[in-house]
Amino acid sequence: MYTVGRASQLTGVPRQTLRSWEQRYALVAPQRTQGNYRLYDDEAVRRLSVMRELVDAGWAPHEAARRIVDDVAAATARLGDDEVTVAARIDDLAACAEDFDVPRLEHALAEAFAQPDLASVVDDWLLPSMVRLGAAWQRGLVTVAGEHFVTAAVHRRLAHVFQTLPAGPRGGPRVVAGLARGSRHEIGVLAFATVLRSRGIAVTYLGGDLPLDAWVDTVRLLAPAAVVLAAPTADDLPAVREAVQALLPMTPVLLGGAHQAEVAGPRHLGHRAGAAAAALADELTSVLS
Ligand code: B12
Repeated sequence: MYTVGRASQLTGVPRQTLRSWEQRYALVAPQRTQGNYRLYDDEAVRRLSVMRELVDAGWAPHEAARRIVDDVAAATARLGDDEVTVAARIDDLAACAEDFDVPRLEHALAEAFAQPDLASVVDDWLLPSMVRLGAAWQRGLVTVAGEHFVTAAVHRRLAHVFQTLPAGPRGGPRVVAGLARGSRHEIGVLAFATVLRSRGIAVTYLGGDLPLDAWVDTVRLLAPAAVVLAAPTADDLPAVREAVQALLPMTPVLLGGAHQAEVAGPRHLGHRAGAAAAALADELTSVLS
């Protein structure tokens, strides 16, 4: 059972609106605690998520509610069940951060990473969920500790997946990935490195905050087919530009992250890290065949 705050997180619908959908349209009938607080079950969350999706898609609220009350399965089918489930799940990590819910967090991560297509797990769930976590923190719904709690678990899980994948063929093309000095937002570039490794490419992952001379020495030593960096925030830009300038004469440099467009010189990878890694793997493999 979920409190009104949790139901709001899960569905992306403000608490006030949840209450008004209940009172105006009898969309859900939450149980009450002894203290008279609302409690929503999974079916209620599903109905509210479908309602949100229909309203977002331009339906009048009374019409959307009537459809759902008549036949929630038919209303869901109009949207495509997947769309609704994914929309609800993107709020899951932020919801776990709100009350340090360890079992739910572990379950969400295990379930997501059990999906067969790692690239779409990263692009359609993991990274949007991190952005949502940041928004929840900015709105004061999640504390710094809550954000760290979830980010650390995400980092552990990604690192575990990376570590348990085969390291890639000897003598094949190698990609070196990591972040420039001072830059610590690792999740995007680590997710990229993990998808790339899952596609059979040898990846040397250097982590965050690597000084320039360490980048230069490593690239000289490993002579990789490409270096992948990211520019996650505006503050990272001077160090990223410096690294790009030093490395470009030595090897192709590819750049991801929210601020990539502000760096001239490297190839920009776009904002779907999983898809970009899969495309790079195809490119590097086709060079060989
Ligand atoms: C978790 C987090 C942290 C963690 C990071 C831990 C870790 N191991 O990664 C910690 C606590 C360390 C942290 C610290 C800070 N953070 Co912070 N953090 C976040 C948070 C909540 C999530 C980051 C994340 O993983 N996002 C998911 C990513 C990857 O999303 P994205 O960057 O938008 O990238 C998109 C694409 O570009 C693509 N992508 C990303 N990387 C890559 C890489 C490749 C190769 C490709 C192809 C694509 C790709 O994926 C995303 C999906 O579309 C964000 C909120 C947010 N909106 O992202 C804030 C956020 C990034 N942080 C912010 C800030 C300000 C900070 C600090 C300065 C706070 C402080 N005062 O100390 C420090 C700076 C640390 C540093 N020196 O780098 C701001 C940045 C604002 C800006 N200037 O742009 C944000 C946006 C929060 C906010 N709304 O204010 N942070």
